[in-house]
Amino acid sequence: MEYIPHERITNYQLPMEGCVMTEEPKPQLIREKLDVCELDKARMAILNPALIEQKKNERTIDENAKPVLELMLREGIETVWDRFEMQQPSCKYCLAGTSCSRCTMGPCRIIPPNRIRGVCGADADLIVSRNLLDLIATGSAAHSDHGRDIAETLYLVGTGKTKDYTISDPVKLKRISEEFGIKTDGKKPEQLAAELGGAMLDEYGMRKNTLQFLNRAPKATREIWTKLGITPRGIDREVVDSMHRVQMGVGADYVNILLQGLRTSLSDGWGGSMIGTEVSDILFGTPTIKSSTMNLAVMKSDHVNISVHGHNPVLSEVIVKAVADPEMKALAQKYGAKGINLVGMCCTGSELLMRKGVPMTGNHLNQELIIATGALEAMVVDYQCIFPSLPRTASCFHTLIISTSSKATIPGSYFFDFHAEDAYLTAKAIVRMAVENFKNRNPQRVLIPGEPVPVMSGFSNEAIKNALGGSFKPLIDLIAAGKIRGAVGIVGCNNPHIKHDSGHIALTKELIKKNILCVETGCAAIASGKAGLLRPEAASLAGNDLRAVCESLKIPPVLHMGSCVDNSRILVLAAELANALNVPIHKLPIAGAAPEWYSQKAVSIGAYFVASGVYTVLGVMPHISGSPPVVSLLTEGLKGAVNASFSVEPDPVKASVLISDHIERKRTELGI
Ligand code: BF8
Repeated sequence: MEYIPHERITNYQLPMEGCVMTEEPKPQLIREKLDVCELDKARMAILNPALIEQKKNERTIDENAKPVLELMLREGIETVWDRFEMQQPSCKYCLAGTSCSRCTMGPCRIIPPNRIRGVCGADADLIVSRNLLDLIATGSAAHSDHGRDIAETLYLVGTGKTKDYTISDPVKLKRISEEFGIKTDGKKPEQLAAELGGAMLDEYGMRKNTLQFLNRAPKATREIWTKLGITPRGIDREVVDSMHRVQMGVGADYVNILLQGLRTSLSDGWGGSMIGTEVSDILFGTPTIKSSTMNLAVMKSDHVNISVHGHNPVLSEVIVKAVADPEMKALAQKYGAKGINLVGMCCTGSELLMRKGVPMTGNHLNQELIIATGALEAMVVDYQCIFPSLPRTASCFHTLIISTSSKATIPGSYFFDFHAEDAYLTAKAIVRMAVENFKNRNPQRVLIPGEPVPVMSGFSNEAIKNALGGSFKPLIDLIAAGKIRGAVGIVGCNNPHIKHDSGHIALTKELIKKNILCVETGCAAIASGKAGLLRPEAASLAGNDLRAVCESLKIPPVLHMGSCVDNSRILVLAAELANALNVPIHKLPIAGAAPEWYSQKAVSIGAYFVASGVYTVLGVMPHISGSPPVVSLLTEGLKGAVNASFSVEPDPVKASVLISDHIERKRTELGI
C-alpha cells in the first residue's frame, strides 16, 4: 500500500492534494493583516523613565536585549513580560494543579476542607496527576510528530518524491539501517532511505510493541522499565493511551497515571525525538565542531535579514539553500541590500548552528525583541514555541511573519503550505517575499545593539568522540580520575517567572566551577552562548581540573549538543558511557537540570530523563503542589522504581549543590 504522507490543507485554496508545484506558490494571508500597533501602544505606553530602567534590568540579563527591550517599553510595544504582569495574580488552584476543566460537569476546583472532590469524584491526587499526564503527552506528541515529519522526508527522498533534499550522511544511514535490521549490502542510499524511513514510520504504530532505539539503553536499565511495565509499545500508541486515561471515568489512580506518564515520555526520548535527531543527521549532516556567533547583534543593518524560528530543519535547511540562490542574492542587491543575512532563533536555529554554523539571534524570550530591532524583513516560522502574538509585534514594524505549517497557521501571518515535495520552490517564494520587503524598512527605526559573541557549536556524540580520538574512553578515564567530576545536561526554555537567562547562566557557572562538564541543548545552550560560555576561553571560569581538560582539548566547558529533540543525544551519550562501564544509567555520576523550563515538551524531557535513571532538578515548580502524594512520588517514591527522581530548586546556587552532592554520591557508589 502506498504511504500517503500528508494531506494538503484545503481551506486556503492552495494546490490540490498530491500535486507537485511547478511555479513558486503565493502566500495566503491568515484572516486579516493585523494593524494593532497604535492600539497596543496607547494601552501600554504610560511608563516613566525610571520604571523603564527598572523593568529592563529586572526582565533579562541579556545585555544586547536590554536596549531593544527599553525601546519597546518606551514605545509601549507589548511583550511577553507585559502579558505576564497583566496575568498576575495567578489562580492559586491552577498553580497547585487542583483545577480541572476537562469535562462540562465542571469546571471544578479542590478547596479543602469541604470541596475535596470534583463533580465526578476525582480528588486532588487524581486531578493533579491527570493534568501532569496531559502535559507529558502533549510534549511527547510535539517532539514525536516533529520526528515523524523528518522520517517522512527521508521516506520521500528514498522514494524519489522529493528532489529538494539529499542524503548528507550515508554512513549514518547505513549504520542506523543495520540497527533496524535492514540488509544494506549492495543497496543504494535511496533504497535504504525508503526502507529506513518506512521502518521508522512504523515505530509510531504498534505493530512491534516495542521501539528499536530502546535497545541502545543498557540492559539493566531496560529491565527496570520491563519490571515497572513502562516500556513504550509505540510512539503514537503511548500518546493515545495517555489521552484515553485522562478522559473522565478512565484513569482513577494517580500512581497508574504517573507511570503511564513515564512510559509516554520514554516513547519521546528514545522514540520520536531520537528519530528526529538521527534522521536529521542523515539528511542534513551529522554536526561537527564549528564556530559561529550569537545574540541580537548578528543582525546586519545593510543586509536583508531573515530569521527562521521554530523547530523543524526540513524547512530551515531549504531556506539556507534559497538564500544562497544567485537569483535571490541579485534581487537583494537590486533593492539596495548588500546581501541576505539568514539568522536562527530557538531550536531550528540550533539545528542550523550545529550543522551549518548559521548565526543565532537568541532564545525563547528574544523572539519579540528581534522584530523590534527594526531590521528584520521576515520571521519564517514552522511550529512550537512561537508566540501567537508575533503578528501584533510585527505590526509595529515592517517585519512579515511567514507561517509554513498547516498545523500552525497564525492569524495575521502570511501562510505558505510548505511540503518536502516542493520545498525549494516554496523556500524561494518565501525568501523572495522577504527580500522584496527590504524596501519597506525604515532605517531610522533600526537598533542593533552591541557586538555578536563568538560561539563553538556542533557537539554531536560523533563530534565529541572524534575530538577525543575516536571513542568515549578518554572521557570515561577523565571522569574516573576525577578531573571531570561528572556531567550535567542543562536543558529547556526561558520562562517569564525567572529573569531571562539568569537561571541557566548562574547554574552553569556554578557547575563548571565545581569541575562538572555541562552539556546543553535548546534555549539553555543559547543562553550560555550569549553569555560567552560556549567559547573555549570560558574554560577560565571552570575549576582547575576541568579548565586544564578544556584547554588541552581546546573546547569550552559547556558543550552545545543541539535543539530540544537533540536531548536524545544526551540519552545516547549516557547510554554509551553506561554500556562501556557495564552499569545501568542511574549509576553514572550525571544529572539533568531545567532551570527556566516552561513547555509541555520540557515536562516530557524531564520525565524521560528521570525514567532513564537521571536525577533532574527543575528551577520552576510544576503545578503539582496541591497533591502531596504526587509531589512525594516524583521527588522520593520514584527512587524505589527507576532509581532517580526530581527535585525543585529555583535558587541556582542551591541547585548546583544538590547536583554536585548527587554526583559525588554516585562516584562513591561506583568506587571512583
Ligand atoms: O524545544 S527549549 S522554549 S525553543 S521548548 Fe521552546 Fe523550551 Fe526553547 Fe525548542 Ni525546547
